[in-house]
Amino acid sequence: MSEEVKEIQEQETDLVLNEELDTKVTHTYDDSDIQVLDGLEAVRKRPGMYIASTSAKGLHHLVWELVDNGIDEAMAGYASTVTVTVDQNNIVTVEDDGRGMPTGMNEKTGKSTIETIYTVLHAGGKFGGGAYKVSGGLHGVGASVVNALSEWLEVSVFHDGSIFYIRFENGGHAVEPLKVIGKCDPAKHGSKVSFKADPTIFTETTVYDHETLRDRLRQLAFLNKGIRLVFNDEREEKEEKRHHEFMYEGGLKEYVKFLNKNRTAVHPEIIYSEGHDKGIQVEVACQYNDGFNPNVYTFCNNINTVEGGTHEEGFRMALNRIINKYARETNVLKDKDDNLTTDDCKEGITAIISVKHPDPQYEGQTKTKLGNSEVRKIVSDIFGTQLERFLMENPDQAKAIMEKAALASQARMAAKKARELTRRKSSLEISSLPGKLSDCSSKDASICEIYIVEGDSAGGSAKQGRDSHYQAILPLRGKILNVEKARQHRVFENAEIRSMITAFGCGFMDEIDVSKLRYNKIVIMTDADVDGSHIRILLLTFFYRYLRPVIEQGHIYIAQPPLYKAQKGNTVRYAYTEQQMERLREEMGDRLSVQRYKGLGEMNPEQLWETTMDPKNRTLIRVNIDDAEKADQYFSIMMGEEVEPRKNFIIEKAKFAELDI
Ligand code: 28F
Repeated sequence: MSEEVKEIQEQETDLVLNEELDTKVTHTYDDSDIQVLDGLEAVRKRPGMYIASTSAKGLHHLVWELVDNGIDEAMAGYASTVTVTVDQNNIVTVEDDGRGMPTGMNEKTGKSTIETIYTVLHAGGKFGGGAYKVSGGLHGVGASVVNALSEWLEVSVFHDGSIFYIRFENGGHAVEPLKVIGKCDPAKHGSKVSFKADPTIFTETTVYDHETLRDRLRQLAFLNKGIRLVFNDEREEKEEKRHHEFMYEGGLKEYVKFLNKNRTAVHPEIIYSEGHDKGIQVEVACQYNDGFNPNVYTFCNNINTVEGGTHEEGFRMALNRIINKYARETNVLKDKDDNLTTDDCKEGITAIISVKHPDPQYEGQTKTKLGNSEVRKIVSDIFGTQLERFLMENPDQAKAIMEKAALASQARMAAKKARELTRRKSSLEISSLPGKLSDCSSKDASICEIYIVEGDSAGGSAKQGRDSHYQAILPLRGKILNVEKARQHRVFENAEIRSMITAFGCGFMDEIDVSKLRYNKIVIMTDADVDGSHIRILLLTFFYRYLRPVIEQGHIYIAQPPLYKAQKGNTVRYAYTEQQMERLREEMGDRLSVQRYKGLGEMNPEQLWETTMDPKNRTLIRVNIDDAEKADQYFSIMMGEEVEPRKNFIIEKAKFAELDI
């Protein structure tokens, strides 16, 4: 959960290098040295224009930029391995066994090509569609940006038995020109870059996250079959964590297997297709599991296109077309039956769609939606042909898939009835607001908050303690339904879920309209114990599956009730973590009376207001899903049938004490 839940303060925006900057690059390219350095200075002055942020996310982008360059060299067929090493001081080294960057001079700049690549924004034919670079859209900002944002950076190239070397310092100045510093085995070849992120720029942290690096390197290995990605984390004490190697000959086939490992597959083999057309490479893999939610991840040039786009549309078109065709041919659908919908065909599917495009166009709010229209048909043709072939050649597996889609269709029709009921109710406006809801008096959604509270007694305290002008309280009785294990119509029959949907007022699923949300903040307030965190996860699962845009747009929060109350004489203070309690003990000395809160119900209304609901004192954690794959894994593990992976997951995550899982 730690990846999904971030402090409110940490709001990050992904920024794509815009056209304007690209134009500027062309000008500076052959201009004088001073202007070249101006470019790097501009990066240092406004780093947010070139990388996502200067928080942890931006820090990691430095690594991805260099890794992308190594992967490009491997994809071009010259390198087999890209290695990332993080040392004790968080100095990162990225190395590949490719041809080695060109060691000659650049005519226009009068400097070596390497110095040019590392000091001129977007220099090098690799960028801007010139040569073979297909990766890097979101963070494809060029090696010079990494240099600009490093305290120092060193490049070594191994080529023809010589080691070429150059070092940059002070905002990207070469200390000396490129030179040969020694000999190496003539058989050795490749590029190696080490850098130290500049702490005056990355003021929040210059410490890399092991899991973030490991997971992305693994993902890159799935997305680029046959390339070996090695991760050495010299900061780790445990031997098994210090070294990771990822290489998947099966590519996306192995990615789907990996994602479905905690799920029960409906058919044994993974449906796989690949091909290319008009210079666009397409790879698709999918497999159905016995769950009800689809998990479809799409990529363009190794970037997760979170908002989908034309490659996903092509996939959906083919899935719908071929499954309906096969269902008709095998009489699963009779003449009188309607076609299966795309949602029917997608129920329980895990699918990865990856395209490599020489000139990708990104659209959407976060520029993570692929827009190139030719991609639609190309993906649809390549995947469609091979899906049809799979069904023909594997009649038993095809039968299992047809049954799954047919069941989904029946359930959809039942769900439609239940939803219409829910919807009719919610359209009756105020009179139909759930009886348990203590609404606020303001109708200005931008200031309104709704607290979803576990249990009637805590609900009572919250109701008395709140500021009823803008705070509404909705108490929940007992556990809410696990939507991960229930089909849609069961979900909409559930009383607690209906109450929430009616209270929120914004609809749900495909008919959601976040602008109709009646509250700007939806705050989950549960006990700080195991049951409380279970209820929280159930609620988040429901929001994730049925109200995802509400999460994406940042309306979901988790309240932080205190764990302890410490009192000495007239002084009362609260601690929200064990560490805070330790500190309080030190500050307040002995003869302290300490109360450990077991539940919200133990607090009187004033205390609950003061500690957890009053904007002046409270801490709210904004729920932020920035990685759908992780969230899916998380929910499927926490909510799924299999006990063993859940146990392991809890152990693995137990160190995040604040999560209290
Ligand atoms: C540490 C990360 O950056 N590897 C790289 C190459 C190889 C070439 C290259 C890179 C050519 C035209 C600029 C070699 N020989 N790993 C890396 N490996 N860049 S970066 O060329 C640079 C461009 O302008 C390379 C022949 N062609 C290309």
